[in-house]
Amino acid sequence: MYKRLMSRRRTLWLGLGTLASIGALFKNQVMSWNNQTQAIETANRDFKVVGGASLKQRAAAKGLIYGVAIRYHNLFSNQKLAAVIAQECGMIVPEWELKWHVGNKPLRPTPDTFDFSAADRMVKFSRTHKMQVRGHTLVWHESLPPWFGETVNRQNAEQFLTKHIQTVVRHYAGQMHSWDVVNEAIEIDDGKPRGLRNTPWWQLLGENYIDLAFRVAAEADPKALLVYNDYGLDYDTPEDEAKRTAVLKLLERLKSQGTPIHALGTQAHLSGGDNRFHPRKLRKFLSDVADMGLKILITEMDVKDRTLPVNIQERDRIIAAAYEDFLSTVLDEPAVIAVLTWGLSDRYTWLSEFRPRPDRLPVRPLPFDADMNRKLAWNAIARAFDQAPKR
Ligand code: 9MR
Repeated sequence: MYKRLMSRRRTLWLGLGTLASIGALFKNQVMSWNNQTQAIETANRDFKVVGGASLKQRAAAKGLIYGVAIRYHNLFSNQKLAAVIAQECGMIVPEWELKWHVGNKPLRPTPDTFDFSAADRMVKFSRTHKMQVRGHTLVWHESLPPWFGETVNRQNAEQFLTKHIQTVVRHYAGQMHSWDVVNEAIEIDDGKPRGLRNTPWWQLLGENYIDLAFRVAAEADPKALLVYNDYGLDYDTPEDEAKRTAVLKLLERLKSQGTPIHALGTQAHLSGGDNRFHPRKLRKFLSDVADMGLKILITEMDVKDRTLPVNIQERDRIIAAAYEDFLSTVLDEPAVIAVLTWGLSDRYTWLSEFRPRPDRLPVRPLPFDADMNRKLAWNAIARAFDQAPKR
């Protein structure tokens, strides 16, 4: 009996195994078919760029700002990187240093202290090179300190949030172009009212934490542009569509209750070769945001290459195509004032750790390669700036 059961089980497992491998085979075939079509479609695409101007200059010529996210350690340990940033960028955003707690030199080492030393040095670097700085980010469900859970509770949460925002925003008052005040507050799958994400802040303070954060930030630095920042707003998929709708409603609620919010940041973490890009729908979403009197920033652009061909020329063309298609669509909207990529060089990108290629080849999501040479993605961004209407 036992033997028969085991052998039935084995058959079942074998059956499931076969189904899984047929599924994987099918998926791989679809992927390689997609890749082939993408490679053919982009093979004859012209990514030519006129003149030798930097991205900073091309953006500025249209009243735009181009910038990158960067980590303290990389900026100050790689002179070539720092030089290219100074040459190509009109803005930087510290990738770690203004979050509550990332890395070994966190902004909030203890409940009572703030360590601005890393971010201060980055702000100084930006001033030396006549660049602007964005602050990222005051309220997020990630990168909270290890002491957070045992220290912050319903009784003191409002005080903690208020003090954090007041202290940090005042420290840089008059020096920040903009602040991502609240980051990634929508997650439909969490099943909460109005699509809000089930974050520690939501649990501690309810949905008013969003309004509170913007009000405190506005008081602490009346000059900075205050931004709501989110991802997953890019494609023609049911998930992205639902998220766009929820974000629009959130922005409408905030505007109608007089919350001092000035802009939407759309992160734009794209996937190369994704055929679900729908320019008209994206364009309409941006118009809807602009109609509320809000500005728009493309805050964290990069292009994932997980499923793209091994061949670097083919891969880079597909990535460049994603950059140009997306940027030429969004820059058509005059409310878009800035484009930031989430890093400058493929040497330093969150994707190599968070979304590595299954074959472990180095990922290539950014405009410069690991040796700081311009890639086709650079051409794509330059072309999009050159073609953009003037602000
Ligand atoms: O790129 C960032 C990575 O190095 C950090 O470990 C991570 C956690 O702080 O955050 C990454 O940046 C995220 C950004 O702050 C918000 N949008 C998504 C970005 C990629 O995860």
